[in-house]
Amino acid sequence: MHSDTPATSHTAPDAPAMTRVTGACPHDCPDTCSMLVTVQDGVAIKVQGNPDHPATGGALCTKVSRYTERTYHPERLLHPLKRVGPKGSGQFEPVSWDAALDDIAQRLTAIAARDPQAIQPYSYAGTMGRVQGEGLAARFFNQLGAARLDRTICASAGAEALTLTLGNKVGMRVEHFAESKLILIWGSNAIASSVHFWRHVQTAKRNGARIVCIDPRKSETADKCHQHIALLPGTDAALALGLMHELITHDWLDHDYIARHTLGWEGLRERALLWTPERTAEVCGITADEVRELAREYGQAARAGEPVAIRMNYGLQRVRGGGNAVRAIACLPALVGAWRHRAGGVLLSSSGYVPTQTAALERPELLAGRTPRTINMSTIGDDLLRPASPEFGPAIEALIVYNSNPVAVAPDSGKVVQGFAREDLFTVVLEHFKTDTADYADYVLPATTQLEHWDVHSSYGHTDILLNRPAIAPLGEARTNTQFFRELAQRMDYTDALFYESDESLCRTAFGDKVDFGLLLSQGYAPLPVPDAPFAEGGFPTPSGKCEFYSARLAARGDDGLPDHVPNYELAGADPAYPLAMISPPARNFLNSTFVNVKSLRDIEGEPLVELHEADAAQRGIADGDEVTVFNARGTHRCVARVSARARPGVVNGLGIWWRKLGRDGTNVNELTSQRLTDMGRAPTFYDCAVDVKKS
Ligand SMILES: Nc1nc2c(c(=O)[nH]1)N[C@H]1C(S)=C(S)[C@@H](COP(=O)(O)OP(=O)(O)OC[C@H]3O[C@@H](n4cnc5c(=O)[nH]c(N)nc54)[C@H](O)[C@@H]3O)O[C@H]1N2
Ligand SMILES: Nc1nc2c(c(=O)[nH]1)N[C@H]1C(S)=C(S)[C@@H](COP(=O)(O)OP(=O)(O)OC[C@H]3O[C@@H](n4cnc5c(=O)[nH]c(N)nc54)[C@H](O)[C@@H]3O)O[C@H]1N2
Ligand SMILES: [Mo]
Repeated sequence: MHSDTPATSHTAPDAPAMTRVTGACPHDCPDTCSMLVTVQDGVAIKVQGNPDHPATGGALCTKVSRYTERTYHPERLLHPLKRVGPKGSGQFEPVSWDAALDDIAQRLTAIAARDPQAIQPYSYAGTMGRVQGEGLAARFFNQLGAARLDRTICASAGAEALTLTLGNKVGMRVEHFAESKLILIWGSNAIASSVHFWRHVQTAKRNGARIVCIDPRKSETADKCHQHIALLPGTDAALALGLMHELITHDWLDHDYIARHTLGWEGLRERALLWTPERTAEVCGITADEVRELAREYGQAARAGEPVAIRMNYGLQRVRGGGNAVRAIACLPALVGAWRHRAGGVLLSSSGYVPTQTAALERPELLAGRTPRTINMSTIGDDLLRPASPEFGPAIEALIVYNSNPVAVAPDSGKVVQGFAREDLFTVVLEHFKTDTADYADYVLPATTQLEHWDVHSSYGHTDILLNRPAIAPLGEARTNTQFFRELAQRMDYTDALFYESDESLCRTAFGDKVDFGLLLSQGYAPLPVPDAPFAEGGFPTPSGKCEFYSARLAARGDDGLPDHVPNYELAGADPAYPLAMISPPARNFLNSTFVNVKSLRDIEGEPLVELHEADAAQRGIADGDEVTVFNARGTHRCVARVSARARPGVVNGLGIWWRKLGRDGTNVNELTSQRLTDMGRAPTFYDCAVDVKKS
């Protein structure tokens, strides 16, 4: 009960009033922490983890504990700006909100009169808030008839794969990992990217659990596990099938569970029997013994009735076969009956438990029967460069960007930059900072931060809903995203009251009566009703009610109904010019491209770098600290070489996601990544990228 209550214990008798406000971390992270913001004289002086919220446990990550440094950053955008220089030059002059909004409304009205589909919203997860995210903005764009955005840049391959297999984005409850006896951390650098999950792993470890990390990179997490299996990127389905081979041949199976609660066993069995440990080892770049051992540990522990758990994360689905990989791994718990125990099974995402009232928030009826085209955010580079055609429709004429930094985060930056640089493209960017994307805007408009607005949040790790109250007044002339859309709606003569719903009211609309709003107001969080062991008795929310090893839905669209290993598009060395595979996982002290401009955090990360194995470095005459050029047919990126045991032979790790303009040559790793899409979910293949590296 910290909301707005004076924290008297820390207040000297004559000191000004100090308050503590309960908020929610807005970032794209499974942990979704409850934050306590201490405010003195209208200034936020401290941000801490809420000790009362079980999932937060009183601790924030390093990044978010620096929130006040980010909020009061000297480079924070506080006033609207209008472009004066060429696109990308970052030259702007101040402009009033009214003048900017009048002009934007006029420009959009003129484009819409020709074809509203030429107007493209572009947003992602700068904030995960339901209110500052897609709610009111979606109403505005639906009324306008603007093009829609397929939000695929992060998780849609895994999300579709999990849904096809288990029926929804659901699984184990994160806190139950504390009771597991064997935990496979698969494609996740949990210490960096979900440290509150890692807490439960430590508890399990203290209670004797064995922890295995499966990741091409020897991450900070791999350092702390009992074992690290450094497979090649994009070979996870092969490993899962190899494990199945061993489970089958040694009969470490739960035949009763398979018979009652799964679909497609015979086919999967036949497929898995093709994956001997030797074949698996060859494809994965590991040893056959690693496959045998892992299968033995998993199978025997399950057979002994011990809870065996898999924490999958999104790292492994950013390759061509990402969907198949997630499907193959998601089949494992059913084979050994791991779901019988609440500390057994798999967790990729818990977002399927969240009762978002999407229609009430976004009001699809405003489309009034129109079905505007959809642009995939992961191919924005190509799409911005497409001319009008009967198939495509009009060229993109206007972009409204909020909660995202596409020039830095979207793949194949060469194309993305070329698109954003189009002089005939009208671009509006709502931002906290002059990001790489803001540099290409016609108008840059100052947005409020999480400390300055209302919002509600769900999580894709734990299963609580959180409320974020504003702690301080908006800085400078910053306005909420919602206010921007209300002002535009007014100027475009949208009269319906639903365009003017207040943020507080939208917080209630987001989950309607599915969440106790009184509880959110009083304690800042409200748990969702979630089953303890969701599939102990089967009951998968698939069409068959079973765990679908075989998916008729995939088969019906001409795809393989069973999971298989799908090799990467860009196998290292397939083109001898590019013998190395590059992955670009998140840096620990950044959140995608957010925080890169926060000095204390950037100082920890240093500068853009690639980690190389010593053999690969030696072969190229590269020493630790040398400046190198990473290159492929799409582009070149200059950075520093770190010769490091974190890299396995044949794979280089370019930690992301730096602002281009803070790099040595004004590029980042996405200069090298491609716009090809995954097998499921239309997602990007950031980690399916062949390169070479040379000394600059
Ligand atoms: N500190 C920090 N935390 C973050 C983020 C951040 O940028 N920084 N990003 C947030 C976001 S947007 C997301 S989506 C989440 C989850 O984001 P994820 O992408 O799941 O991020 P990580 O947990 O770092 O896990 C990725 C791990 O997968 C590994 N990996 C890469 N390719 C493969 C592969 O082919 N197979 C396997 N097995 N592993 C592979 C990488 O080396 C890395 O260690 O994290 C969130 N948390
Ligand atoms: N090479 C490579 N590229 C990747 C990845 C990778 O692993 N490797 N990861 C991918 C993944 S998983 C993701 S999720 C995407 C992330 O892509 P994005 O969702 O674009 O994430 P960020 O880079 O954090 O940029 C978010 C921006 O939103 C702004 N913002 C935050 N809150 C607000 C607000 O309330 N209002 C407004 N107007 N703006 C706000 C922030 O200042 C920030 O600049 O990147 C992807 N790109
Ligand atoms: Mo993400």
